[in-house]
Amino acid sequence: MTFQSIVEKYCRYFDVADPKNLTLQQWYQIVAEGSLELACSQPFAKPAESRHVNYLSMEFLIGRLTGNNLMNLGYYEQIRDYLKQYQVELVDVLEQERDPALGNGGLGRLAACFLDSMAALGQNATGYGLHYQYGLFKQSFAEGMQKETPDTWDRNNYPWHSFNPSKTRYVGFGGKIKHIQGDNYEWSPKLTIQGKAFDLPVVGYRNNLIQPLRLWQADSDQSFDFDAFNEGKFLKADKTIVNAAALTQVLYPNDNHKAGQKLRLMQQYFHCACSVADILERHFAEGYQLADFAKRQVIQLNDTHPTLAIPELMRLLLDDYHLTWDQAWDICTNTFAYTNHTLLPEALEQWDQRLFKQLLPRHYQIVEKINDIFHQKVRSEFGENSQVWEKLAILFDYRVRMANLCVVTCFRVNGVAQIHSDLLVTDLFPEYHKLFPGKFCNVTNGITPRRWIRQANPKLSDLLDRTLKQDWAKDLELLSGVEKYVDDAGFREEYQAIKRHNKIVLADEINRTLALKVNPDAIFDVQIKRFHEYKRQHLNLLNIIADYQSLKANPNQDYTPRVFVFAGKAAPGYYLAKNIIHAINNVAEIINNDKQVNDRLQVAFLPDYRVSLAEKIIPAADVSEQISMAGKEASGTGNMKLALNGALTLGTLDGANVEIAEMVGEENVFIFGHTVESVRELLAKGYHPKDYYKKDSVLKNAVDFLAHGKASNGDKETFRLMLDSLLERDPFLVFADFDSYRLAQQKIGSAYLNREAWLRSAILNTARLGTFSSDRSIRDYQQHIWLKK
Ligand code: B1N
Repeated sequence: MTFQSIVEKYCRYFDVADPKNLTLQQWYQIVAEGSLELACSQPFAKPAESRHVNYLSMEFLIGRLTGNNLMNLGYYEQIRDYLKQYQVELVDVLEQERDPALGNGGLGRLAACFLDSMAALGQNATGYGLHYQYGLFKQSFAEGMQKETPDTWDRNNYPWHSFNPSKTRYVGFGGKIKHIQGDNYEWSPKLTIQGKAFDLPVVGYRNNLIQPLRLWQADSDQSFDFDAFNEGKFLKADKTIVNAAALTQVLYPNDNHKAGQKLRLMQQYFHCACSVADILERHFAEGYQLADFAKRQVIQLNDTHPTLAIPELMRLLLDDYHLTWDQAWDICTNTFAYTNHTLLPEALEQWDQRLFKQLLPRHYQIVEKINDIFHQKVRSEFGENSQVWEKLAILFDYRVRMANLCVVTCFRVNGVAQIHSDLLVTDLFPEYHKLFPGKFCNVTNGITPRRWIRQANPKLSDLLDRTLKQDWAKDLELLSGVEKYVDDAGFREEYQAIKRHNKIVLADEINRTLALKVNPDAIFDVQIKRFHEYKRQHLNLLNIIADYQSLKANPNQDYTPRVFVFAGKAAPGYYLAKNIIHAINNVAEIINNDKQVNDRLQVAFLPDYRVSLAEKIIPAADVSEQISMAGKEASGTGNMKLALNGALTLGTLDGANVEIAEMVGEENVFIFGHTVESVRELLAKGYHPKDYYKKDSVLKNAVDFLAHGKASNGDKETFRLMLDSLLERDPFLVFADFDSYRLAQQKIGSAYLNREAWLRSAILNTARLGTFSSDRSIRDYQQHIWLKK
C-alpha cells in the first residue's frame, strides 16, 4: 500500500476526479485516515513483556494528533513532499484539525505526555479515559469578559478514533444488595448504562509501536443544558439529565477544584467500572490467573478522580470471583498506585456519604469495611486518639474522603515535583507517613520532546539535529551536548535568528486574532495557564499597571520594550478568576490604545488557550512567568516547555521551578518572592495586606487604578471581587510579593539589553533541560513504582 493508492481511493470516495480539486478539509481526512491505514499495514512491534500499565485518568489533553502521529510514524517528510505537487502545504492541512480538548490543563496534558513516552519507550500500557461529547468550553471575550460556548469537536467525524464494539461494558447504579455468604453479596442495580469503547492510537516514536487510549462513551439523544452548566448551576444541569446515559456528554471545567455533584460521581464510577472490567478481561485473555493479577497489572490513578476503581475491583473479586476479603485486599494493595497533583484543600475530593451509598450501595459497604479494618490499625499504632483518627479516617463527618482511601490502599503514593512530594509528607499526610514509611515517593513531571520541540519548534529542531547529529528526541539528555556551542558564533546566530523568526510568527498570530501589531524586538513575556488565584495572574497585572503609570509619569525613562502575552481560561463558575481576566483585558485595551507608550508596552491576551495555541506561543517566548505562591503549584509543566524552548523563567521557588533553577543555574533564571518557609513565618505572624498597600505607593497607585475605575469607564465596582480579596485577605500573598516581583522584572529589563548574555542564558536553558523529558518521568515510574511489587 502506498500513500498514492490511498489518495486515489479517497478521490473516488469523495467523487473528485483530480486531486488538485480536493479541499484542505478533504486532504486533512486523507492524511489522517490514510496514515493510520498505512501504519496498520506494517507489522507492529510488541512492547516489552513487562507489567502492563493501566493509566486511569478523567482527562487526556492530547491536542492535535495528525502532525504528531505523522512525525512519530516517520511519514511527515514523505507526505509533506507528496502534497507539494498539488501546491498543498502540509502545515495548512494540519491546521484543519480541531484540538480534542478532553482535559482542563496540566493534569490532562501530563497524561497525554505520559502516553507518548510509554509508547516511545516500549512500556506496555493502555490509557483509560472518557469520550466526552463536549470537551473544555471554547473561550471568547465580550467587552473584556470571558464567554463560554460549547466545544463540539465533532467526535463522530474524528478521524483518529475507532469504535471497538467487542469491548462494550455495562455499568450499574443504585438498587439493592443481598447477602449471599461471608463477604459475598449480590448487587441488583436499579439502572444499567452501556459503555462503548473508542480507541485512539498512541503511536510510539519511530518504533512501530501502537497502543490504545481507550475512551468510554455512554450514549444518549438527550440534549444538554449548557447555559445552566456555564453559570455554575451544576445541579440544575444535573436535573436536565433525566436519562443518565447522557453521562459522558461534558467534561467538568474545573481545574484544581472539586466538582462535588452527582453527575461527576457517576462519570467517575462509569469510567472506573468500564476500565476495571476491561483490564480483567485482557488479563484473562492473555492467559493469566487472578493469582498473577498484581504481578501482571498495575493501575495508576491520575489523582483521586478514578479512586472508585479500588472498591470496584474489590467488589468483582469478592462477589464475582468469590475470593476471600484478604485475598482480594492483597490484590488491590499490590495493584493500585496513586499520583497526587495538588495540596489545595478545595481540590481534595470528598463525597457525601448518602449520595455515595444511594448510587453505589455495594461499594459503600466495601469502603466501610476498609475503613473499619484500618481503624484497628490506627488504634494499635496511635492508641485511641480521636484527633489522629479525625485526620486519617476514610469515612468521616458524613463524607467519603477519596485521598485517604487511596493512601490506605495504594502501594505507592507519589507527588509530581520534589518540593510537592516533600510537602505531601510533611503537611498533608504526616500521620500516614508514620504508618506507612516507604509508601511515599517523588516522580517529577516531564514533557514529551516530540511535541514540545520537534513539532512545536521545527527550526530549533533542525538546528539541534545538525548540531548534535543524534536523535535527541529519543534521549533528551543529549541536549547537554549543546553546551559546548554556547560560545560558538554560528550556533548562537542561528539560535537567535530562530527565536526572532518564532516571535514574528507569533506576532502575526496576535495581529490576526486581536488586530494588534506588536513589536517583535520587545521582550515577549508570557503567562499561559489556567486562571486561578494561586497562580497570581493579578500580580503580573499590577506590575504592568505600575509600569504603565511610571511610563506616563516619566516618558523619557529607560524602559526595555515589552509585550505581555496572556492566555488561559477560568472555570465558568469561578467568578474571581473571571474578574481577573476582565481586568487584564480592560487594562490591555487602555495600554494598547495609548500612543504615548505603545512602542514600549503592549498587552496581548489571546483567547481560547489550548494545546495548538501553546505550540505557537511557547517557541516565541523570552520570559516565562511562573509566579504562583510558594507551596501551591504542585509542579507545573508549562514552565518546562518554555525553558526548553529558550525562555528564561521568572518564578517563585515553587513546584518544578525549584528543580529547573537547580538545573539551569541561578544566573540563568530570575527567582523572587517568599519561599515555603517564609510564607509560613509571615502567616504565623499574621498577614495584613492593607499594611503593604498603605506603605508602598507604587502598589497603592496600581491598585487604585483599578479601584478608581480607570479601567472600567469610571465604574468602581467592576473589579470589586478581585480588589476586596486582595485588600481584605490576599490569601496568596500578592501584595507581600509585589515589591520583589517588580525588582525581578526590572532586572529582566536590564538583562535583556545585554543581548549576548541573554542569548547565552537562553541557550543554556535549552541545553540543561533534558531531565524534564517525560521519558525520564516514565523511567522513574518504572523504577520506583511499577517494577516494585
Ligand atoms: O497537575 C499538574 C501540575 O503540574 C500542576 O501543578 C497541578 O496544578 C495540576 C481537579 C486538577 N492538580 N490538580 C489538578 C485538575 C482537574 C480537576 O478536576 C484537580 N490539576 C493539577 C500535573 O501534575
